Amino acid sequence: SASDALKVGILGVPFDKGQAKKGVGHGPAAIRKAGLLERLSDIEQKLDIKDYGDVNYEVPQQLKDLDIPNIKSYADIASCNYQVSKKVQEIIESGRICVTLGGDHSLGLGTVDGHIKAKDENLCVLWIDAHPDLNTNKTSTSGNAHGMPSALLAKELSDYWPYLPGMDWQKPVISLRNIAYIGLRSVDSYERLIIDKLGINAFGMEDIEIHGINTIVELALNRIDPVGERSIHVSFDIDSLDSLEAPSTGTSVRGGMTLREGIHLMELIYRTGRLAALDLVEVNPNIGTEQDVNRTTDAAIHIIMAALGHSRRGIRPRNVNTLPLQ
Ligand code: 6HN
Ligand code: MN
Ligand code: MN
Ligand code: MN
Repeated sequence: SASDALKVGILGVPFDKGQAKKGVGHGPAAIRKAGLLERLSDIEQKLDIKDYGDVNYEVPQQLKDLDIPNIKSYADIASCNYQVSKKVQEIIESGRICVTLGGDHSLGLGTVDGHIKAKDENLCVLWIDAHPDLNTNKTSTSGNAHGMPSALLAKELSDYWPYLPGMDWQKPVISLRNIAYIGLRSVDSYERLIIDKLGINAFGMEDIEIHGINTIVELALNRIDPVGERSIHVSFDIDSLDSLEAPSTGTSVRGGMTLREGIHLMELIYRTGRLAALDLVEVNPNIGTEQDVNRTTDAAIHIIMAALGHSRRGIRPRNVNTLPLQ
């Protein structure tokens, strides 16, 4: 019946200004074109899906000529994320799990902010990524905002930012104690300093190697949600997966997670029953061959299916106990 269906909202964010490679704005279209909705309608967990289409934004006049040192396209970042936050808040408040399709990872600022507002800060964040995205405009060597969203969200780092006009909506912020990273293998020197100094929950590929993904997810959840009552936000950067699994992405790093590890991670999250928001970001269909793109969008869809209750074990037909043998 419709009552046991899991309510889901799909939101596209065709945003590409948090980094320099253009195609990432076509990520939502590529994932949809690869059959996301059709394949979700096929899984055994019944879903009640509402597609909210893509986020639009305009840069307000007073932000137009604004430059913030070492944050490229700052006005776009601030303006787009404001709309993302409002949409995500609306979707979560309507009782749906918000699945946001990116777009580059700067949109994680808006999705986590919207989730915070919908749940009065009672949330925790799993940031699944090769990178911690913990740079400020003072530590970043690229000036790319997709390397900054966790630092923009973090209470502990708020004093390290200049005043950011057009970002007044972006509060309250989350404590880094409530964030865990999984999949790290490309960490800049100041990001490493912050992680060590603040004792951030950061699980790299080495930790997955030693303990296995199952244990790492349990450890991470125990740290950020010890009582098991928080709303869970998963911000999944497709570059957490190995370059062979997800070649069509802008800052690919070899030696990453297998798709099997990614799927198992998401199956564990689904089983908590507390997933409220999933970002699937950094799919760039302009990178690689057609086969690379198909492999990458297929990986993204498998991750989303696992998060929403698809089981690899298969299910038996309902109310049937005999095989159709003649
Ligand atoms: N991402 N740490 C590098 C930078 O430019 O700050 C790379 C960031 C990658 C961001 O993949 O979402
Ligand atoms: Mn990222
Ligand atoms: Mn990344
Ligand atoms: Mn497949």
